Amino acid sequence: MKPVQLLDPAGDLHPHPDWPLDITPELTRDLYRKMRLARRLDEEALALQRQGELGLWLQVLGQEASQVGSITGVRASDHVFPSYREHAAAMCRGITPAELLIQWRGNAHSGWDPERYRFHIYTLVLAAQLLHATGYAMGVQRDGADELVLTYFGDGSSSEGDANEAFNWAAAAGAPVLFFCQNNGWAISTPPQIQMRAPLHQRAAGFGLDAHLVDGNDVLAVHAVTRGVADQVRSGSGPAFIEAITYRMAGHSTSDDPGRYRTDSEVDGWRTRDPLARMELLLEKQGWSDAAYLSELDLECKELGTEVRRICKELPLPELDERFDQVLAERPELLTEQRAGYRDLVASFVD
Ligand SMILES: Cc1ncc(C[n+]2csc(CCOP(=O)(O)OP(=O)(O)O)c2C)c(N)n1
Repeated sequence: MKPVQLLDPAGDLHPHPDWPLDITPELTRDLYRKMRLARRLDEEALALQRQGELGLWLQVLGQEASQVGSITGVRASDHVFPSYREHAAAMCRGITPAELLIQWRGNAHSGWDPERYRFHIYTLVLAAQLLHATGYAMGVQRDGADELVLTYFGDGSSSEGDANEAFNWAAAAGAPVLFFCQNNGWAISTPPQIQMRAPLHQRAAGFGLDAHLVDGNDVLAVHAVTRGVADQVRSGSGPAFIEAITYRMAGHSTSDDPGRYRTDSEVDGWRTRDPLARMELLLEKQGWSDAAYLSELDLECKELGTEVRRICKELPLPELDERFDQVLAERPELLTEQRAGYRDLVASFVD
């Protein structure tokens, strides 16, 4: 199977008979803007981590098209179960920088209300979210709701038992779930070729999922394929799988040294396929951007950067005390005692 591509790295369009898309200046500018803002957040968060303001950050650099294209291909009411690197998708749902950063500053276990954004909290246990998504989709199915569930994961996560169990359950149940795999080339230091013998979309088809392969650095292709596949899933055709071939140009996390396992020439090769660069070329070639549009967007990105730096330092400190109220509906005696013990301990600090 050849990955679906509508826009090549030179910025030229190639319409695809199976995946029609009305490529307007508005759509192109909107998707490009969302990717630029996500990249700016990513850059600022990296800088903040390096300054000791964030404990850890997992960069999305290079995967913006996969995320922006897919999240904009489903409805705002569709429920999303992300892994831990879906910052661009989260931003598209309206999750704020403060809500995104608070977990990585270590001030909260997660920053947002999943129900409000229809976007579940990040999952650090690889592939667990695929089972959550499948279970939720089975609920949607039983409710007869006009909804679908989108879940994100990586190539490495596909090796987990949870992933394979989720594919099988979803297929057997005909659940309305769309599995979106960002195959970014590396599971920390492990490349797919030593982790699996069959391409991911082929394995998915073996489970009975409607499987697709897309150029994950082409936001237009990802958008068109996700939208088309989502319509099918919503109409009751059963679960589907999209493998997006992309590349994370940064290390796995800010604690990782990718120089120990991958070459500079590999990264340079992918830089020429940067998802933002080809949209810039398209906008230019079609005459859909001008100096005013670009400077306005530059300003918006700059303001986002300033805002991210400001809010990061102002994020509220954790009140461990409150956690006792949030976990259980009724507090058992033991937790009441622990809470009192914790309060006494805090009160004993001299400061
Ligand atoms: C169940 C489980 N096993 C191992 C890990 C450690 N771990 C964290 S990220 C990672 C690699 C994940 O790779 P991939 O799914 O391709 O996602 P990527 O980070 O490349 O986006 C591993 C092994 C974990 N978080 N959870």
